[in-house]
Amino acid sequence: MQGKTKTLGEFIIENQAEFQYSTGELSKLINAIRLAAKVVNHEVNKAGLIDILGAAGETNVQGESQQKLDVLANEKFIQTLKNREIVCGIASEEEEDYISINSLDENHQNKYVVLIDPLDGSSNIDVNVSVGTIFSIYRRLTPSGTPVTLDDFLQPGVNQVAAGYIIYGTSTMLVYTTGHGVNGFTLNPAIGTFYLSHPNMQFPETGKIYSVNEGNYIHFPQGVKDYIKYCQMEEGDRPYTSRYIGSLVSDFHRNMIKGGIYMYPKSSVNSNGKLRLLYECNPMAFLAEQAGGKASDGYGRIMEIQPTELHQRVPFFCGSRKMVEKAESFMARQR
Ligand code: AHM
Ligand code: MG
Repeated sequence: MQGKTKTLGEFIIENQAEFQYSTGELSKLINAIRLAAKVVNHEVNKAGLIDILGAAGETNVQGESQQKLDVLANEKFIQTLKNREIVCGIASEEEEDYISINSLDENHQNKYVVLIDPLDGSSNIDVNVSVGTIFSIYRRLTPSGTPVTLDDFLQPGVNQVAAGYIIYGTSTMLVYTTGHGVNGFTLNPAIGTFYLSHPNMQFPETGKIYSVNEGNYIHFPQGVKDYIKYCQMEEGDRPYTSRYIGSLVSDFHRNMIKGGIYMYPKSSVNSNGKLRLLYECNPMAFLAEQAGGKASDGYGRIMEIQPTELHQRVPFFCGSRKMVEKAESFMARQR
């Protein structure tokens, strides 16, 4: 991957002009995320070596038990973004409320807010399965120089200026979009540099993989049950293959490369599913659409939902366009 291969740093500089309001601020912000990603990657990779595994004894705001690496990843991302004074606010899946950043420089005009899921799929950490970080960036709505408000975070996904994820997998990758396609960068751990390895990533129009926690089948709406049966039927290119890692970033990444659909529907026990609109679904939806795929709540476009709460959950169907449309057609029949 050396030689003429572009580094992420070079790519950011070369593409700065693409941003509508380019002042270099968004580039700096993505650079900060790149740095935090390397720090968290280092921690994730040494997880098996030192005794930092296991629940930290705390629960996050959703009442789920938190593991030490979640806490660590949360701290590292927030610290990096705070220290560099390049955002005016941060909201994290691991924090109950948003954080307003008051710069020491009174004239600061920082206009971006960042929403992160610092370590998604963290129940996979102690079994050495890939996890990821998800991020989403918006321009604030309130005037620069004033403290951010909740409204700055409760924006529909269509307002995102950038979104991406870091996958801590067999290799570590940073995949992101600023609304001009999706590009993937692979970390060379020996020298700590991300290289452009997957330019212009595209979801195949259709695929043969469906990813859903089928253990919840009994609780799913009839439309989802029918779609799952459709996936399993012997006809044409079906039955499809079932692949579910239980780590959204990893399931999404595989489906984007191979073609597939990821589903976390609502159920009779979780009326809005499990995934969070702001930290998980909107950024993945932005990436999916930028890669020619689609993201839906089963009935309509994820990115057009007007959020009402920071930690709001939403049913999620995401992946190859034709597969998501097919799932939507089954949902519509049972409405
Ligand atoms: P988390 O934010 O607590 O890690 O939960 C999100 C994860 C996703 O990565 C994954 O797709 C899903 O939860 C798996 O949930 P389940 O175990 O219910 O299938
Ligand atoms: Mg999560």
